[in-house]
Amino acid sequence: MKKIKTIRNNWKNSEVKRLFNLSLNDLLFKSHTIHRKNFKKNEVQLSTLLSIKTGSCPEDCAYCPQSAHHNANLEKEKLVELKKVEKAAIIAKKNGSTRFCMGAAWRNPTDRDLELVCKMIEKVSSLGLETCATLGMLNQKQAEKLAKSGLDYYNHNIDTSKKYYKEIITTRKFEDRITTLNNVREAGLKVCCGGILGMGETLEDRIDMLITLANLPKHPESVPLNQLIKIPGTPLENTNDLNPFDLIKTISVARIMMPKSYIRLSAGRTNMDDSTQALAFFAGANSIFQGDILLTAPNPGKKTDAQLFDKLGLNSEKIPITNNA
Ligand code: SAM
Ligand code: DTB
Ligand code: SF4
Repeated sequence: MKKIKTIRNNWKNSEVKRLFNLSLNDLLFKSHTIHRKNFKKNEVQLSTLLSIKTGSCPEDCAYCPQSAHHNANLEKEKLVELKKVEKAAIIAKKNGSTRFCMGAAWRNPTDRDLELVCKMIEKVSSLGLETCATLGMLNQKQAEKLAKSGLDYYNHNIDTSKKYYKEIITTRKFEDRITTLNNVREAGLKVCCGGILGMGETLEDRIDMLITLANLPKHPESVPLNQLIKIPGTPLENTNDLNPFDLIKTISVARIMMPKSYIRLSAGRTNMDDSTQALAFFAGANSIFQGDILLTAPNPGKKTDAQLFDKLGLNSEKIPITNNA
C-alpha cells in the first residue's frame, strides 16, 4: 500500500488555494483533526518575550515601532544588563513559560553584541528554560556561535510574500531573510519563522507566504502568526482591520501544511475577542506569548489569559497560569 506522506515540502499554489476556498467548517474540521493527530489536545505552549535592545533600528519595516525611520512614541533602550534578563526569565518560568525569547532591534548583531547575548543565553538556559533569540540577520559564524552557547531557537520571520515584501521593507530583501534562515539551520538551531497578517496583503500573498514556509527543506519548528498591531507613528497605522475569519483560515491552512510545527497565535491578541482566540486554538494554534507586553506593544497579561484558558479548558493538566508572580 502506498504510504501517504504527512510532512510535505512540495505545496502548490492551487492546492493551498483549494484549502482556503473550503467552507469554514470543513477547513476547521480538517485542521483540527490533523492537530489532534500530532499534538496533545487542549495544550498550548507558553513563551515569554523580553526586548533586550529597544528602538533606533536602522531597518525601515513599515509595521515596526522600533524602526528609526518612524516616529512611534517609544522608550529606547541600549542592550540590557544580564541581571535584568535573569530576573525576567525567573518570572517567566514561574508563570509557566517553557521558552524565553530575547529580541533586539538590530539589522544584525556585531560580534561584541553577540558575545553579550551568548552570556544571556547561557544564563537563561541554566534556569531550565528553552531559549530563543531574534537579533536580525546572521552570518554562518554568528549562527554557529549562538548554537554553541546553547541557543535552542532562532526567530527570523519572512513576514509576508516575496512579492509584497518590498512594499513593507526596503532596507533588506526577502532573499536576505532566506539566507539567514539557511545559516541558522546549517548551524543546527531550531527555526522559528512566520509572518504578519493584516498589513494590506492579498489572499495570494498569504498563500505565497505559507508556501515559502512549508516548502523550506525542513519546516520551521515554530511558526508565529502575528496580527498586525497598528502602532501610531508607523506607516501602517491606518491599515484596514484584518477580518478575524481570514486569521482563523490562515491558521488552519498553516496547521494542515505544517502538521508537526507549533503554530503561535502571536502578536495582536489584545485586539482579538475570546471567541476569535478560541477558534484560533481549535484551528490548530498551540502556542502564545504570555505577559503584559510583547517587545514594546501590549499583550493580554497573565490574569486575562488565565481566565481565558480556564473558560476554554486549556492547559488544565499543566501548571496553570497563576496570578502570583
Ligand atoms: N529585529 C529583528 C527582526 O526583525 O528579525 C527582531 C525583532 S522584530 C520586532 C521581530 C518580529 O516582530 C518581526 O519580524 C515582526 O514579525 C514582528 N512585529 C514587529 N512589529 C509588529 C507589529 N506592529 N505587529 C505585529 N508584529 C510585529
Ligand atoms: C514574533 O513573530 N512576534 C514577536 C516575536 N516573534 C519576536 C514580536 C512581536 C512584536 C510586536 C510589536 C512589539 O512588541 O513591538
Ligand atoms: Fe528593526 Fe526588526 Fe523592527 Fe525591522 S522588525 S525595524 S529589523 S526591530
